[in-house]
Amino acid sequence: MLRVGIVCYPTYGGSGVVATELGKALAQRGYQVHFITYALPWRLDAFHDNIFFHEVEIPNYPLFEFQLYSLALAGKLVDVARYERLDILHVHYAIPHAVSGYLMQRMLWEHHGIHVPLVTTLHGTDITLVGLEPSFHPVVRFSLEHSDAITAVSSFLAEKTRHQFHIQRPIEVIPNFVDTALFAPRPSAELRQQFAPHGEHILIHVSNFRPVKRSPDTVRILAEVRSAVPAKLILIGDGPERSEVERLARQLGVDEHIRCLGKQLVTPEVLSIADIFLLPSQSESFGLAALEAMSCGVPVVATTAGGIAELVHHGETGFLAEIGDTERMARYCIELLCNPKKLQSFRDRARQRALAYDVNLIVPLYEQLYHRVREQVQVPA
Ligand code: GMT
Repeated sequence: MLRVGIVCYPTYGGSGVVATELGKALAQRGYQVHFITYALPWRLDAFHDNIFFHEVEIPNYPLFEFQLYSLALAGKLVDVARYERLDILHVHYAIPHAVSGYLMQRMLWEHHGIHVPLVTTLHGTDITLVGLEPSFHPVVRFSLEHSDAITAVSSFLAEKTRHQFHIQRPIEVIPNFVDTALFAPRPSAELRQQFAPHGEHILIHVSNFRPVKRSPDTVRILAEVRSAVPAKLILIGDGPERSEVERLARQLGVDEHIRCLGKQLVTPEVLSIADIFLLPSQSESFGLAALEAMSCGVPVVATTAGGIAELVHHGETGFLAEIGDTERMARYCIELLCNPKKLQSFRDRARQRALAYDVNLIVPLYEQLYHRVREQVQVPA
């Protein structure tokens, strides 16, 4: 079985979740998986056979005003690839991981005559936001041109990459996935009672509260929804806009009706008590959090941003509106909440749609890619 190195951001966020869940699924299939990053990945929460974690330590020196993570990572990758005899390195999020991966390849080849193929998976803002910064753009383009394979989590993101970075090489779309056996509808009247003691409807939002998520819009939607029906809003996650969310809730007089749970493991039990998942993003390449909610039978009200429409079908598994159109998103919520039969059919279809993204259907696409890349790969000139 192959030995796979995985590089990702270990913090609360979709790309790290995908990378970690992929590593866990590969390990279950008998692969030896090595995570290489600066902290234990968020969802690597228990002992897993076949999984190893290598922490990247970043040396400090008074001359370094900024930490040199990309270099420390590249050096660590050389060590892990060489001594753990990696067959493939899979990096998630281009910046700076694809660059460190490229550096590793050059060093390993020139110093040791070893070639480890590099797969880069693009997740979102590495292409749509940060990667477009003039100082990063040429670096991202270069690292993509030198990866042995590139994947993107949606057709939208693949197209954006071709267009913004003039990439001529194939970019394979491998969508995000979910364990539909774990993330399944698990209704609990008791838990629902805790969050909505008077039988209110429940909206939920899970994110890292970065501006790109437009999390404050969920509060505007709640306020609008509450003018028609009683409702509560559960917010999971944390990040720069959390205090703005709380401030806005006070300003709109709905602070008693929101529950900010902070950074918590998102469980199927909590997702299952929600009636609607809100995703009012400015930009969203896929929307993994929405997929996990759908898998628990929760329909999604979101924006048309990025690749969301590839997952959420308007009028079937949820509703989509223009970015910032909180009034329309609230009207869609009210329409569902006031019509239990319609809500139930949206719930059923959301679950059905999620089944197409089951871990057992998507992970084999990565496995096939690894084997293909290893067969086709050419050693560096
Ligand atoms: O691009 C980001 O903001 C980072 C990344 C993360 O780590 O949270 O999120 C992206 O990757 C997820 C997993 O593939 C996708 O589900 C998210 O849609 C995507 N976020 C954005 O495009 C904003």
